[in-house]
Amino acid sequence: MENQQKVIFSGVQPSGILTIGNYLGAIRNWVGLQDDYRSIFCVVDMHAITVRQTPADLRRRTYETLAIYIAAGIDPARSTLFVQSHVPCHAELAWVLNCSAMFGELSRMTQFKDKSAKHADNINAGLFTYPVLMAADILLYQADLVPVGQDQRQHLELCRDIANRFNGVYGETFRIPDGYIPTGSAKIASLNDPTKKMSKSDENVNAFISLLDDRDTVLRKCKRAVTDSDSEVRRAEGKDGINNLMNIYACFTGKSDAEIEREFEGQGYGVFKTAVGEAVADGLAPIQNEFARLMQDKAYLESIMREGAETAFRIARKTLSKVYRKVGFVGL
Ligand code: ATP
Ligand code: LTN
Repeated sequence: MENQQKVIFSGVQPSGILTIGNYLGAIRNWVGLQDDYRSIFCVVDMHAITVRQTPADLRRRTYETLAIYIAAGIDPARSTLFVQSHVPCHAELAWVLNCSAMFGELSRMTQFKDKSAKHADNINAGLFTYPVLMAADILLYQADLVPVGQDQRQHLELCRDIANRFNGVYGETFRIPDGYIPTGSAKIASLNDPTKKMSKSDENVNAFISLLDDRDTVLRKCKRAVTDSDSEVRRAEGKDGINNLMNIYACFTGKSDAEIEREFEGQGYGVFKTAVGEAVADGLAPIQNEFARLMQDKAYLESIMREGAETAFRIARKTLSKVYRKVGFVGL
């Protein structure tokens, strides 16, 4: 049974409170896929330390990220939820794959270039090999599909290249995964600079809407979102700010561009921004209520982590043993 059902794998770093970018680009799609796939979702704490984290914050955010997964609709009874550092196979496979990943290809990763520029005082080797650990995450579970936002497309491509290379040298070992990148919500932009992606670790809190922002904060952030000097609510080239708000509004209301343009015809940006804020706040309210309830129950969250780690370990161990055998390690 387990072998026949197609597998999806994905993860989010506990590097901050998740934003509506993470939600619309990734988690919301996981919820829709969990009925049709064997679903495995990870809180990737080992990826998070490629950028300096305060230990107490990282620990708290690991619980919070797991609680957000569940509050957003991931059902622990149907999906496996676990924390990356609880399953040692990830680090172990990453080492082996490091020996099949090339310096040149890792140097071309745009996330590495962006994060190196942002954290020029801490360009560590983990930041450089980040995509190799990500490839290990995916390949350990023989995932068929990886639902992520647009910014992860390049990393997924690299994962496929590494897997193909390994299979070519050592014989068929890994399934080659496909990406599942949504349209419309794959790249939610920063509210402050709509040419950049919204990111939970942005130092300007007005650039993102966190899933835990209260209604007033959401309304205020939407109101001050950067837009152009035109006043017509219409999707068009060069209107990045409005296009982004239209994407967000469409995601939360299910309305099409034509419906949105008609709804706000002749009304200006102010009215539209308020409507966007209200739609977002309404959409987040149930997630926030459930989140608050879950965070009261650490023991429950820990039981999910523990159970998830056991299930994940069982699957991961199988792939890792196969890899060790293929590369020529002595098995005892
Ligand atoms: P950080 O700011 O710490 O780098 P992040 O907000 O970019 O984090 P990740 O943990 O790197 O988030 O990403 C988790 C998932 O959310 C990935 O699938 C990623 O593609 C998706 N994602 C992140 N930001 C956006 C966005 N602005 N729009 C759509 N999807 C996004
Ligand atoms: N690199 C991803 C997070 C991530 C991931 C994964 C996503 C780590 N491992 C495996 C999908 C599959 C990011 O969003 N920054």
